[in-house]
Amino acid sequence: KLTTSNYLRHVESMAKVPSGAGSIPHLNAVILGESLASEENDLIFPNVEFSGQALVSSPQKYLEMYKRSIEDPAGFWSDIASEFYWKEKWSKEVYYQNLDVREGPVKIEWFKGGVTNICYNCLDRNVEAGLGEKIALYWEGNEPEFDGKLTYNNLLHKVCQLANYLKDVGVKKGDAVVVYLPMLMELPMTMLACARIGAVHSVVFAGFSAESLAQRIVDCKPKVVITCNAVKRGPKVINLKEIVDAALVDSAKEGISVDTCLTYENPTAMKRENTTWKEGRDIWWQDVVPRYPTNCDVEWADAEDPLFLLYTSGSTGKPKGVLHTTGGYMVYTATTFKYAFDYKPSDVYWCTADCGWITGHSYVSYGPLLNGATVIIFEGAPNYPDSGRCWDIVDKYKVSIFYTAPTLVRSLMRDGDGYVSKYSRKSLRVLGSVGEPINPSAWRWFFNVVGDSRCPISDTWWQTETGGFMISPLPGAWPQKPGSATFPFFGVQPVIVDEKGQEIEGECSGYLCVKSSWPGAFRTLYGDHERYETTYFKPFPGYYFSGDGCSRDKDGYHWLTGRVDDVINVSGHRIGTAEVESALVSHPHCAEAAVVGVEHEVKGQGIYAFVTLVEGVDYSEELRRNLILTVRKQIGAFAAPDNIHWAPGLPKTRSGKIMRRILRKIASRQLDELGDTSTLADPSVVDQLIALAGV
Ligand code: 6R9
Repeated sequence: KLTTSNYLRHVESMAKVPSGAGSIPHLNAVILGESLASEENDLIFPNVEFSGQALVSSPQKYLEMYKRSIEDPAGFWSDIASEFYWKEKWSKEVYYQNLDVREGPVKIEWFKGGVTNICYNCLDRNVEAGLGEKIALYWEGNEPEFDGKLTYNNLLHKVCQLANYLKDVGVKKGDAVVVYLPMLMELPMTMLACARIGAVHSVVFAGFSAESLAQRIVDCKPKVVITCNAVKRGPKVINLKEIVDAALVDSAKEGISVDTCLTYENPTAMKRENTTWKEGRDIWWQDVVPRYPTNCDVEWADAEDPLFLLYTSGSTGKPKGVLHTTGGYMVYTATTFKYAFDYKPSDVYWCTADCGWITGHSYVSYGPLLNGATVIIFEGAPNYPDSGRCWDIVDKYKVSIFYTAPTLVRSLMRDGDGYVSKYSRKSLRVLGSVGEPINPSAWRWFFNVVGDSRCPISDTWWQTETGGFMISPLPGAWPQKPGSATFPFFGVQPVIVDEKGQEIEGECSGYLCVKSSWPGAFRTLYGDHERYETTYFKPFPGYYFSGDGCSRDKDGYHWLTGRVDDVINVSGHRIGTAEVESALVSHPHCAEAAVVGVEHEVKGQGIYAFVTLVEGVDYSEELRRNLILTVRKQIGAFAAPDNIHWAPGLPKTRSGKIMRRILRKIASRQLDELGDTSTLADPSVVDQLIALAGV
């Protein structure tokens, strides 16, 4: 075991304060180094061997790089960007930004005028560099006996065939393509094929319902929808094609008809014959794509050309189409992947996220492939056939970097250490966590049991909007504190502000904002730049507002405390309370609904719904089930409420605003902390709700 003094000897160089570092307020405490030496901080020191080989081997090294990235962002990022292939170098300044709504429209540009292609940089560039025979993707099926693999050469050829097909059916630069696929190798392949021809992919997580899918199709009006007939997750077969069929009927009603639905036959889940089909519109992937040539010229893109749209939840009912562009996103995802996971060419990398979420975009597909990494795509469920599946996969492929979500860590922790210790896991080097704050006990279990107290944990804080990691440990650089995302990534200036938007320094807590832009930042909300400004840049003028609360301790470590808006984080999935409420009230028996998040042992947060029924309807078990079913149908199974609390009335102010603060207390049974209820229009509803708690 490393002691503090050992560690300090190891990072001797750290004692020297870099000149000028004092101008970075949130790092002051750490630079002084004094509290690092204290053990009651619960510091976990990096393993000396690990640090010795790490890309960033000490706080000192981090500080040097960080300082340059803040003082000279143009120089810092253009040096990194130059490692990629640009057909033409950016013509103007490296970046342009206005984040201050008071000074005009918010605008962010990086490498403008530069001409590149992210698919070319993921595939052709790596093949040319001699990685053609390296495995790009390993696929592990839901059933352990099904697997597959593709080298960089194979992947490039398959991407080209699909790109040629898409061009042939009329997809052009700037057209949207909606992708509703499970975790097959065809999913990253599809994203890359779109990027190759300049089409804008909009991947919809294949757990969303037909109605959610239709809403996204109507918003972005795709030329083509790409899906597969079915998928098995655990023991269950999910008929995806039926969901797509229903979504296409719905979107046609809204005037958006899609001419082509390319359907991959997933033979391990469902046979062709059993698939619902619309002649003329639907076409089997396997029947057409392999007939196309295996080479396809790339469509060169301006750095600021759109790359993809990804819908995410906000505090109103309508999902937001987060738009990312090409150049900055490419440079940022590649760089964050490399440093936050201390990536080495010999690594085998597995991220358990689905490509339907941002984590799958940036850290299953683009970030790792830009680095020429070997990536695992897992189709199944992490506890099928049993809770040892993850470690079975780790041993089978010799996974060295394992990146997952706290909710999975907690659920595996509950199943017991036996499932973990049964497997060797000796290939593991770095662990990662994302999606929600990781509680210290889960952190410790992950560190001690899964990583045998050897592997640093990168607890990466970031968002769909940020494109890549914002606050994260760099393995081997810093001592870690279980549950803290530690320090900002290069180029990122997190600030904590109070209600008035004043920056607070030193030890504090408040709203987490970011000062100045970074290459991976989203550029707009699709079709609604005004909402972009209102949601993210107006609350605290001059800053990007994350929607998260955060505190900073005396050593400058950051601790994320969760959302401060009406967004719930269930198993790392963002769900707007308004979306669930609008689904509930669409049920004819539901008059009103108010949804809050409550602490949940495994999922982080659970969904707790207060429901007022229409006059004359009585509550029943059947109705409860139907209400939950309505939400599953409208949003997806992952948004199903955990609790329905019958509410004869809801606590409202005299102006009719629902007081969620009180509902949160009732939901978490903190009944002696209800606070002042005298401003309610009818304080007696609170007593009624308490009386019905647990009904
Ligand atoms: C990447 C992703 C973003 C929200 C974000 C925050 C929460 C994500 C976190 C974390 C604490 C972490 N979040 N990572 N909170 N520590 N390491 O999850 O994107 O789906 O857009 O969610 O997730 O609340 O605001 P997204």
